[in-house]
Formats: sequence, structure tokens, C-alpha cells
Amino acid sequence: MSTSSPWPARPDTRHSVLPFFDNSHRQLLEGLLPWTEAQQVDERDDRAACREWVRRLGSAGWLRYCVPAAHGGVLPQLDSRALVLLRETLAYHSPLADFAFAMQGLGSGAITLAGSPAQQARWLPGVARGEKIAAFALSEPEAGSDVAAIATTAAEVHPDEGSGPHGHHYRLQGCKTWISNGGLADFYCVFARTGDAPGSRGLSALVVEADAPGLDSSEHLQVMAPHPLGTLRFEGCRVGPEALLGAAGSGFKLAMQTLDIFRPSVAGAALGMARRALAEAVAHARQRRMFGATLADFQLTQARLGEMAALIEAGALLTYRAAWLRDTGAPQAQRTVAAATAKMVATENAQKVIDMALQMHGGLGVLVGRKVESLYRDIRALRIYEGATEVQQLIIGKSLLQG
Ligand code: COS
Repeated sequence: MSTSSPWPARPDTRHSVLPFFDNSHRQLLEGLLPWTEAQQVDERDDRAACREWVRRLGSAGWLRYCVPAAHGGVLPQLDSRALVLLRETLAYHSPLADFAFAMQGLGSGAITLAGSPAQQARWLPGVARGEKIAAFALSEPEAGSDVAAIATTAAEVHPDEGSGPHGHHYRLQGCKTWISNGGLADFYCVFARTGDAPGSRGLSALVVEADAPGLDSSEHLQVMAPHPLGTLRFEGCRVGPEALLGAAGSGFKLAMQTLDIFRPSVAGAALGMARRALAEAVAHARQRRMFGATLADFQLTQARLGEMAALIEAGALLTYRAAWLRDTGAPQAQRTVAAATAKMVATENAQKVIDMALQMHGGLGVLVGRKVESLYRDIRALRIYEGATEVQQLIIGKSLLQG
């Protein structure tokens, strides 16, 4: 584990001139770059560091991009391009800062999309200020890629059904795992089965506070890169009817709509990590001497750097396109496929680029504490979470057959 190290140079932001972006995005970058550069957070304890990042991101106003203006946000609606640029820039500096930012948006996304004005007023301002930590609780031990297989139940109990003094409520039973911010969050958007309808049709979303009776979030999962993850166990966990987000039975579509917004931003995070690896490789190639020259003098190095840059730009264009399509109101099917394509290509390409950067560093690349070494671990989960590469392929392939 290391503290977030200073960057070798400012990230290349020439892409902000592309027509996908407008002046508001360019201004966002102008403020974000110096702020991010000035932050140094001790990341040896990922949970403490995540809290600290949420606090800093909240007080600096960056979390205001995670919620709509009516509830403390900067913009009237979530803006995919702003989310992409924020994640790209934060991930360049610190993948954990990116994680802390992203989870505030993903964890509260279902409330933004489907919450009543009262639910939005209750949760979103605290998310924007960094005072409430949010989490998205979808995956289960037997339901990761296959969301329709969710087995956690939220049984609706009416007072006349022997519920004693509790009145109308939902009783949750089951287990969620791989939950980012598990054990750290103040509230969870939980997807559970509320009806008898089969598969994707019987699911609903509910907001569950971390201290709800019957919720145990004490189990933490250790993974290869800093990332607070946990398992949630619901044993007769009781929440009031006001916890239900949107209509009963709409949970599957709500989860997919939330992921449609945040998948391009995962691609943005991958871009940030890949751009950082390329910057590290360029800096290393310029100063590393061998065979009487620098590494940069060899055509082999130049060709490899060219390949890395092209892989990054291919992912970048798909990512910015996906975000732009969403922000400009393209039809849902087109947005979903564009988001899947961006997430798949940007994360897969970033893994290749980071591996190439590590290889260029030789033995130094595997030295613990080197930026390329930690990036090599940081990038891996992005090819899995919020829909593995294979799920993205499935979404794209199914759309071709339906079209
Ligand atoms: N937006 C709105 N509605 C959507 C949608 C989207 N993006 N995607 C699917 N739907 C709708 C479909 O139109 C369909 O509606 P009808 O029942 O009215 O016809 C319904 O939802 C079911 O869709 P589908 O049949 O495609 O669902 P599948 O069970 O085949 O699942 C995949 C599709 C695999 C793509 C989905 O389960 C998925 O994305 N899995 C990955 C989940 C994930 O990211 N897990 C990580 C957890 S978060 S870290």
C-alpha cells in the first residue's frame, strides 16, 4: 500500500476540445486539475482513506456532480460527460479517490432516478456534501452477472398480518456481497424481491439505513487493490414503506438504468489509469539509460508507446460518445449498447496499456510502491464490476440480434 503519489506531469486534457464536450466541461477540468494535484491522502487504510476522500470531495463541491441541482447538485440532471471527466482525472491521481467519488453517484443513483421528492430531499443533499456515504447493493453470492436471479426478499407486511407494534413495513431476508462501501456506507440502495413475479419482474429497490435493525454489515472482503468491500446480511431487517424507490417490481429496470449512467464513468476511470500508466512509461523511457542510449531512443519503445496511446484514444472516443449520447437524449437501446461498448473497450485496453507500461519498467515495474505496480492491481477489478466484459459482450450481441 502506498500514499497517492504525485503525478509525473499534468494529464493530457487535449480531448476536452472534442465536440462531445462544451465549455462547462472545460471549466470543470480547469478547476479540478489543480485541486486534485494538491491532494495527498494517506491510503494505507483504504476505509479511512475513502472516508477522507469523501469528506474532501464533498467540501470542495465535486460530489455535487453526483446529484441533481434540486437537491444540492451543480447541474439540473446527472451529466455523464462531467462524471466521465471527473472519474478520469481523479483516477489518474488516485484510483481510491475515483472510487470514493463514483460510489456517491452509483449508491444514490436509484434515488436520483426514481426517488420521490421527499426521498430525494432526505438523502441527496447529504451525499452531495460528503456527509452521507452511499452504496449500491445489487450482487449476491448466487447473483452477480445474473441480476434476475436475486434471492434476497423484502416481504411487505401489513399491520393486520401480526406485525405487532411496527405497522406497515418491509422485512428483508438474504445476503448481498461484493458491496462497495459495505460496512462504511450510511445507507444502501438494496435490490430485493418484493413480489411473486419471476426473474427480473419481481424486483424492487429500497433504501436501507446502515443502522437498520437486522442488518449486519460487519464482514469485510480483502481484495488485491485498496477498495472497501463488504457483505451485507439481512435477518428480518425492517424498513418502513417510505424506503421503497419507485414502483414495486421496477427494481431490475432501475438497476439497469443506474448502470447505464455509471458504466461510461467506469470507462472514464479506466482511461485515467491508462493515461497515468502512459505518462509513467514516457517519463521512465526518457530517463532510463541502457545500451549507451535512453529507452526512448529505441524504435521498439517508440512503437510500444504509440500502441499504448492508440489503445487509450480508441477507448476514450467510445467513452465520450457513450456519455454524450446519454446526455443528449439518445434512445435507451442505443445508449445501453454505447455504454456497454465503452466500458468493455476502455477497461480491456487500459489493462493492456498498464501491462505494457509495467513491462517497459522492467524489474522496477513490479516493485511495491511503484505507480505502475499499483495501477496493475487497481485496473483489474474494472473489467469485472458493474458488469463484466462478458456481460457487455452479451448486451452488444443481443442488441444485434434484436435489431
Ligand atoms: N434499461 C432499461 N430497461 C432494461 C435495460 C436497460 N438498460 N436492460 C434491460 N432492460 C429491460 C428489458 O427491456 C426487459 O424488459 P421487459 O421484461 O419489459 O421486456 C427486462 O429489463 C429484462 O431484460 P433482459 O431480458 O435483457 O434481462 P437479462 O436477465 O437477460 O439480463 C443482463 C441482462 C445480463 C445484461 C443484466 O442482468 C446485467 O446487466 N447483468 C450485469 C449486472 C451487473 O452489472 N452486475 C454487477 C453489479 S454492480 S457492481
